[in-house]
Amino acid sequence: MRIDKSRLDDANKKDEARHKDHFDFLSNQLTMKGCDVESILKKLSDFQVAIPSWALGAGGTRFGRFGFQGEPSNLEQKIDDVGILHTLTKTAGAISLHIPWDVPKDYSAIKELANSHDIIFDAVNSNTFQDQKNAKESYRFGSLSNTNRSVREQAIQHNTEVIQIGDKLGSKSLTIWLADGSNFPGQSNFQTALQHTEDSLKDIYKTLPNDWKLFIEYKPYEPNFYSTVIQDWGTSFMLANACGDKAYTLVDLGHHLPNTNIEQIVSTLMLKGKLGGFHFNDSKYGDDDSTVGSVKPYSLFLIFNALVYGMENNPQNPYPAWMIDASHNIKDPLEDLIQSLEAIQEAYAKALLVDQKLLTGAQQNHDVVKCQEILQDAYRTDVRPLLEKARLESGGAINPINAYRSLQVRENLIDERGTDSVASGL
Ligand code: AOS
Ligand code: ZN
Ligand code: ZN
Repeated sequence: MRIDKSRLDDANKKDEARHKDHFDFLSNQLTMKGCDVESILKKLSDFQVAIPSWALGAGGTRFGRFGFQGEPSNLEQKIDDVGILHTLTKTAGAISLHIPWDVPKDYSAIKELANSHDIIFDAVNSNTFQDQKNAKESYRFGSLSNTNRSVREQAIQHNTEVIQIGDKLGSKSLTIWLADGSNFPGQSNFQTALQHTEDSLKDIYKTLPNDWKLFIEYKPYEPNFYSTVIQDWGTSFMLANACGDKAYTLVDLGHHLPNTNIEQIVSTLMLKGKLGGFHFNDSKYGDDDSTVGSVKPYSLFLIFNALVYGMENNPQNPYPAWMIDASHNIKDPLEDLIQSLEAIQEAYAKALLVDQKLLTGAQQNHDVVKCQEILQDAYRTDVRPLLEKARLESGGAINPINAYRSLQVRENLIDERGTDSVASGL
């Protein structure tokens, strides 16, 4: 299904007067403070976040999975879902595929479909954390770190194939997340596992096309509960350096032990030109993969403040690849993703309001109170009218959730796909 532009315009009409009122008020306030509202709007419209192909169905836990009606059951339908998100929000102009869950059958048809929705293919994700049907070797005891050479070779070969698949779609990066680690003390030799991982990554790196990037994701625990080979940003950074210029660290917000200062990690990586990719989500305890901004919106703002500073001051760091990595056990996955996209844009807009010059001055004067005032003044500003304006000007919805509901998108998807469709790949 596709959203009809004239029906979207009708939905917007209901919100138009209120929006205009709020926007004019905010825009005046910001202009008086010296903000360049036009340039903020342009930055918001340019900010595109990839949707992972595995986030479009209802996720689940090891205790069960409660499906959601009208889920996409093939790659074409997943791309259509991202198309719906992009039409409404104008900020989801990319999809990130997971191989082998989403191997295209007809490449040119898939590219054409994505193109018709104005969607590009962002990073491709390999999978050496599950055994595939008819695979010769098992990843039970690890993949790139395995003590058995033929297991490592199979995992390296898989990553090479993922690059080839991505290349045919126009992707320019490969994300590697490894489940490798150990469940019990003594089970694995840390040094051997790390050395094997480094050597395997270097072999994959050799097959990377020149204009590609390799993103190395880290995570402290889960699925292994004693040790993980790439447990933190330092390990990822070290491995990226060992591979070369095209290798980078990827930060997933949920992959930190409680209270870790993620904004400081972001700053360090950008200073060193090594922040390649970003996975957005939120969490209370661990890798919860909750809706972005649902638990710790102030932390998200502080992280964006570091990102904005880095994007403006660190030309040595490439523009990062943004992706949502969340899972939806209870909500309609599309509504959940709309909420995540909104939270990302909101934190970004607030960070853009921070007066960096004033902040630097206050830091140099050691005016700690002023520093906090500057950050919190930006954080306390209700920037939603800016988001609405940016979306409206790009042809999206003033209020995407309202439009999604009033246009009865889910009802239409259920009519089209049935009540018991199950998202493929899960
Ligand atoms: C796993 O915890 C990581 O966040 C991965 O980025 C991702 O969720 C996984 O690769 C899904 O395939
Ligand atoms: Zn992730
Ligand atoms: Zn994760």
